[in-house]
Amino acid sequence: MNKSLPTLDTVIPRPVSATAAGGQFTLSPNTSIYIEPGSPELTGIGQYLADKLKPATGYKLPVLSLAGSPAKGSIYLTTKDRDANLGEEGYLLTITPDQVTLAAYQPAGLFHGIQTIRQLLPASIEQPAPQPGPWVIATGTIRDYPRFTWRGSMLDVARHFFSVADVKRYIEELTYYKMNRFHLHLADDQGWRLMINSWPNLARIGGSTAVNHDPAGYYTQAEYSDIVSYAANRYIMIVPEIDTPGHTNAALASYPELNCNGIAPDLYTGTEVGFSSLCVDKEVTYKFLDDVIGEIASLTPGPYIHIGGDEAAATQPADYKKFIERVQTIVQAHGKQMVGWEEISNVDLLPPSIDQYWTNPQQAVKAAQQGAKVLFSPASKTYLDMKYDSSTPFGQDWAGFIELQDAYDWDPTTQTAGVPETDILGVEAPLWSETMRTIQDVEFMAFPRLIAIAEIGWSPLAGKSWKDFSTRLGAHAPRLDGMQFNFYRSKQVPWK
Ligand code: TNX
Repeated sequence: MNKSLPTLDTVIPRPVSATAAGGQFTLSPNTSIYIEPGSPELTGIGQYLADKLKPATGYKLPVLSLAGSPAKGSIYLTTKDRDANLGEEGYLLTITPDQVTLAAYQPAGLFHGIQTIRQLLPASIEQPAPQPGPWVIATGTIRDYPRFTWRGSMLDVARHFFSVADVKRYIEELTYYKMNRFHLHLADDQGWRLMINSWPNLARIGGSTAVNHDPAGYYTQAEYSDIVSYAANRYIMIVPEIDTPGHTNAALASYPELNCNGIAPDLYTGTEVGFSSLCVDKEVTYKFLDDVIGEIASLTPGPYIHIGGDEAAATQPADYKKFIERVQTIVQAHGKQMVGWEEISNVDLLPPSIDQYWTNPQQAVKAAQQGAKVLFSPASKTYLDMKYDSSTPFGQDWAGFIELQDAYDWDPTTQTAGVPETDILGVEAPLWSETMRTIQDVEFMAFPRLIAIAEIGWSPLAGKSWKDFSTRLGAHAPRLDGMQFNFYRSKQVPWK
């Protein structure tokens, strides 16, 4: 057996089950990728796989509709047998010396299975230019599906602005670890990042600043739609957030009428929180929200609109309740489900609203007791803007340092006594960008902690082991290098 060949148990996130058969499959210049005929969606998935394998192999890897049986040495992608037990995102990967067969109930499962195939090839497969090979895969069977339905990350594009290309790069990085949600924090005190046609000054004025007067900007609606479809092609759903009623200085600075006193405040480039509030008693506030949520809802195919709701220190509790309860009906009137940070559990939530737990377990419990589902983003474990240790050049430390093992060694079922697993929607790792100015800074903070969060979201709890994870991750380093991720080489990992 080839020593550098990854074994079936090296995959990240760790699969539900993997059984080695002891042989080898070899990708050759004649390998084709077959798909079952008549599905443009499968053609797209096959092409995605071909595009990932082409640079390092230099092979043609044509994507062909299957007629008859697949030729020896080929890869076959199919949803034909439709094994519903695999669920929406699961897959069955069977590797024999003659063929790689990837089967799923739904196309999303094939897409996730492709990531597994990539990880089973030698690490040099991720290099951007031709490599010697040989392109061998160990034979055996992997049957795999996720533990939680929501596995994601949030990027704060409001404190610092990130280009469409940067955002796409981050989305592509999420796919390698089978994540399926990307939450875009589109508006905060320091910036408004999406053009709203009925309120254009939000982007024109509110989008003109960022923290520390750093470069700013906003996405046009066409650019936002481009991000949405780029993500959708990778089976990742966009969850757009407009933070309200606090974190709204950029909006308040753009339209005087949104302020209780009718006077627009100055634009803001600092990093304090909790000083701004929409005017809860003005009717124009709800007209504004109806227009903004309406436009975003029509641009967003996914069922969720995130309305923030955090740190509303400048809004009286009674006003907060009145406000969120009304916003909730606006979101639902546009056919969407409301997602909010944990503080929304202080109001009467309508199912199927979602509460995103970040710091106070009591709020998560309160939300679950109201019938809301809870998304787990505990700051002390999942906040990618927390420093790894005191020497980390970016980030904050208000929730403590988070070394890789801290990000890995926790579980949503034990983190908050009182939220049963059936009420836990999943896990999401937010990255707040006050101190991150470039996508390379973002990557350094996200990786490898995001990989740990991805495994918590995907892999079964039974069999979880830090030692095993850190060993797999160590062997994984050449892939991260090949993909040119800027990642933190934690001393806790035996890097190869
Ligand atoms: C708290 S987490 C915030 C953000 C900050 C972050 C910095 C949350 C819902 N609100 O406004 O950016 O801390 O770590």
